[in-house]
Amino acid sequence: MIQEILNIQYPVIQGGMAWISDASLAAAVSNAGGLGVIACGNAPGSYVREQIKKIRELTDKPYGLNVMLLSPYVEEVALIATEEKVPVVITGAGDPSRFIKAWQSNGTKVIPVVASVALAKRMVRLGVDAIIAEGGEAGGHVGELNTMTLVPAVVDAIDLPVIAAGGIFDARGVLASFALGASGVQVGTRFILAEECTVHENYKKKVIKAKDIDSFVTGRNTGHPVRVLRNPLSKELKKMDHAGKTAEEIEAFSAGSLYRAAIEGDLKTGSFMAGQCACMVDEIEPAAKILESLLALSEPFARLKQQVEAL
Ligand code: TUI
Repeated sequence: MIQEILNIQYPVIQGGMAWISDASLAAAVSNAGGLGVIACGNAPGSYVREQIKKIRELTDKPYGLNVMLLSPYVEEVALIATEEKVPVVITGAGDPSRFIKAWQSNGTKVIPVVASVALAKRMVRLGVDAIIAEGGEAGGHVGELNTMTLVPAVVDAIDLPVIAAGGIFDARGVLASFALGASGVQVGTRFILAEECTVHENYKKKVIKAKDIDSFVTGRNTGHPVRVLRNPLSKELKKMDHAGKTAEEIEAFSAGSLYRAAIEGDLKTGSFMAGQCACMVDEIEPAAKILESLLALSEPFARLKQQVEAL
């Protein structure tokens, strides 16, 4: 069971969100019985050390560190994760093979996020502790497959607990994830609206206001697909992608844009990464309440039972 592996009460992991999920949000989720996760994103080691120090003051429960493998600081961040013996490392946006042994030698549990069956199988051979299968409904960097296909495909291919991610925001999604064979869920976007989430108010407002078609993927052609909310920056990025601009040109244009959105609240040139479910979440609540509502399984379960019995 994933709760036993991670030493947590509920099978809910808060998704690592760069410049959004800091020690404040992560501690609130861990204190409520889930696994709170500090995102490293593109931040330097000094930021990561500071956040680890903070979370240790805020909780004595296990927490995770999300290591983003495309970060220019990935080597120093990976080393800090080892030195600080963080309870759980979750990796994203690449292949973490070269770091796994060092982390595990210090007792850290390692859970890579994968977007394909091939990477999931490679990770299993390297001895990771569980796998997060993240579908394209998720915010930020995404793969090709969606959750409905990716999760059962990974569940069938490997013999480790699989955590479903991408598009999960309430108890219906949690129940659906279990139906697909997952042992737990990772939830990102909904936790942006947690009271304890310190992201700029404009970011929360963007998520609250988002309609169904306001979340789309830019950069599919250039090989850096990222799901974001509609604004002047994302519209321009979509245009550049269609116009066949190079990865370098797009990278130069969008450098620092997630920081501008999350920390400065820059509505025009910020990158507001969020999942498709931004259109389904609109309430600011304590993280503990969010966890409670994710786990309120009896209502969707009763509805499902009724539907099955009517067959
Ligand atoms: O990592 C994420 N989502 C992210 S990271 C991020 S920060 C960022 N900032 C600027 C540009 C790009 C990103 C924002 N959102 N999710 C986990 C995830 N990992 N989703 C998909 C993958 C993935 C994709 C391909 C993991 C491995 C992979 O394999 C590559 C390989 O080497 O096989």
